[in-house]
Amino acid sequence: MAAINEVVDLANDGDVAVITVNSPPVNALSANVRDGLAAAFAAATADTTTTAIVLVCAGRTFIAGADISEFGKAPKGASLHAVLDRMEGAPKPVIAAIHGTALGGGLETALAAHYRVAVPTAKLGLPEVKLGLLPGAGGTQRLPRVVGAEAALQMVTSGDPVGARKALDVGLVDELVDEADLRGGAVAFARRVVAEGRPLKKIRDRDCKADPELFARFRAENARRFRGFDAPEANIKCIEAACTLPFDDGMARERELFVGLMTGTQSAAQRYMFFAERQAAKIKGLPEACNPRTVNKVGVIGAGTMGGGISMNFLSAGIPVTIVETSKEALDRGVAIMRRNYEASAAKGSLKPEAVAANMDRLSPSLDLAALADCDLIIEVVFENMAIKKDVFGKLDAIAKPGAILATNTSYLNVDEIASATARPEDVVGMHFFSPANVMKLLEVVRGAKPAPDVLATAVGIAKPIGKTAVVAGVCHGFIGNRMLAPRQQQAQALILEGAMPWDVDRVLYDFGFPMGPFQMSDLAGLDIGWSAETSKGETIRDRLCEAGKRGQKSGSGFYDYDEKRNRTPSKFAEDVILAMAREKGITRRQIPDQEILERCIYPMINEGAKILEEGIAQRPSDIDVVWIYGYGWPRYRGGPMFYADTVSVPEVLDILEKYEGKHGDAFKPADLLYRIAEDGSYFGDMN
Ligand code: T1G
Repeated sequence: MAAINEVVDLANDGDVAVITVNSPPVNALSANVRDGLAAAFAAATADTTTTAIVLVCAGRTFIAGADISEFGKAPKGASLHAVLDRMEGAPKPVIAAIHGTALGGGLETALAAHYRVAVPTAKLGLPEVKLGLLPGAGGTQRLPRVVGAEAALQMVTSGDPVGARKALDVGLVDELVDEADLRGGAVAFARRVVAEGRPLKKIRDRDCKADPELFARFRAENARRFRGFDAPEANIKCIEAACTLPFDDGMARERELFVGLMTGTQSAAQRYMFFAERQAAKIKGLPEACNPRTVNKVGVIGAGTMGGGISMNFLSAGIPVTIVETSKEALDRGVAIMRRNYEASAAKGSLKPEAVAANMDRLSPSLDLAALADCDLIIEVVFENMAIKKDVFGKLDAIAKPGAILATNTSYLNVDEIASATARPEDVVGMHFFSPANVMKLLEVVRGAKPAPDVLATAVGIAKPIGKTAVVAGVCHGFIGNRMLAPRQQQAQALILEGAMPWDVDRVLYDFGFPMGPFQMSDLAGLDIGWSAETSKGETIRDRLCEAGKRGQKSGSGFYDYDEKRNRTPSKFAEDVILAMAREKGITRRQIPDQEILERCIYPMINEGAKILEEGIAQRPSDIDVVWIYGYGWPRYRGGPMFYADTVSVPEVLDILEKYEGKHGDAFKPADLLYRIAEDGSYFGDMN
């Protein structure tokens, strides 16, 4: 075994050269790895004692892509293209041996080999589009030559991997080998290739034809999914080039489009998010060796929409759940909705049919709080009322076993006050899920004054297994997300009195990249959330709409009118209510430019984000960005509010806030942190 460098070594297994990459955590194609591969292939190619070359990786996975942390920096080391050309041009068979996740540049490396073998649990994919990029090392030219244009379009625009069995079916791998002996299986396969005199299959030499209609059809079918993103279209153009141009011309087209994306702001934002969501799981101030508590059984109090959705996350992850309600009717209704949701997923094909029963079998419905006595984690999801919550936590304190974690799903109440209802505040934490809880990826873990380190570590650590991204938030009204949403909603309300209409505000935020604007969102959620006919005095536009029975989509009308297919049109009634309210308040309405609508909705959020950082409610700016992308539909290609502020520049944000402060008062009063950043010419990004 000869070490080529500290991350690549070369050893001959008899007449087969074995090149091993060992660069934890994911064998990314760093400069070191590329240099090592270049030297190893040069040596193995020149070695006349071997008849084939196997490329394998140590650790948990085959090469999981280019080293993303090198992007945007001055290029170093051997070029990946040169390494892959040497592999493909080798005078003896090169076999890539795949385990774990062969992704991006990793799959492109395997596609430059003449043959590929994999273990059955391996996954293969080109996820570059998720980074606002495209496969820039021949993946868009070689993949369609193996799997066909349509499958390639799907793989490069979704970025989702395929399993090894599927890869075998579509010809992406040539053979599956024993899970326990990848290296042995690959060397044996290499010997068979040599013994049978099989050709050096260069994918570049294959043809790739497609019906030109395919691309137009694919663009039309996915226009909604790709809205706002630059990378999907660039990926489509590359696959088109693969089907219309000679290989090398297609490679040149790929390069040109890759560089265009790499130097754009969208990819910078999406690469930022790649690291931001991993950074969010790192809890500041926790002792190094802080092991999470074991969670083998979960309890959920409340079988309403949120309680049911939260339970499904754990059931789907194989964790048994005991769900408790106060009435049989409410319990049965909640359980039935969970089953229906699972059946709907199975009908859509996003869940195996047998998983419906398997998940529901893990659920134990109960009307008795005592049924939670042996749960490791108990999540309270009852009505948002402090007295009710404290009553529940008082009872839980008497029932729950020592060491059980008591979590509240409150979306704004004071977690420390809730914890004070127990004798074990160190075991209490906020776990704020977002509706629909079985779909939304965000989990705000609310850190009160007293949680034990392992309680925090457990609440954050459980997120990944249940498909969530956790962000730690301190105790304040609305934590991170809802606290920043409030100033936006406030400005949206002000703007429709001053001259805009709800559909103008919604259009501006939709064009900015949100899936929908605040008024369409309110109609969807229901205008009567937290509204009561008894106390309503027609003081707000919402009051008057609700008093008129216009409660949003569910009542067929709110800010918009909805037809039976839920298509919406601006509501004349709402317009009249708004004009009347403005008149009553003596407001002279004016034409409001779209840019002003955008600035008055977005910049107060950034300002609130700065205050949240000043107060230590968020650990770092990128956590705020993760909250907004996973919880509130902020467009991923804009990197989140704090990243966006750096893109616009903080001095610019400050100028605009001051401009509006002059006209509209304290709602725009800039946070001190903005002045500090502007003065020392730094960025929010420097605080991550
Ligand atoms: N580059 C640099 N660091 C990486 C990395 C990469 N490609 N992949 C993972 N890491 C780090 C990550 O930040 C974390 O660090 C640790 O590894 C474990 O990751 C030319 C242009 C492989 C499925 O997009 O999807 O190739 O936080 O926590 O959940 O065409 O990582 O511990 O300090 O995610 O087990 C294409 C990205 C690149 C794959 C493992 N490749 N990685 O998931 O662990 S672009 C990707 C993943 C490219 C070419 C183009 C996942 C994973 P830390 P983790 P995991």
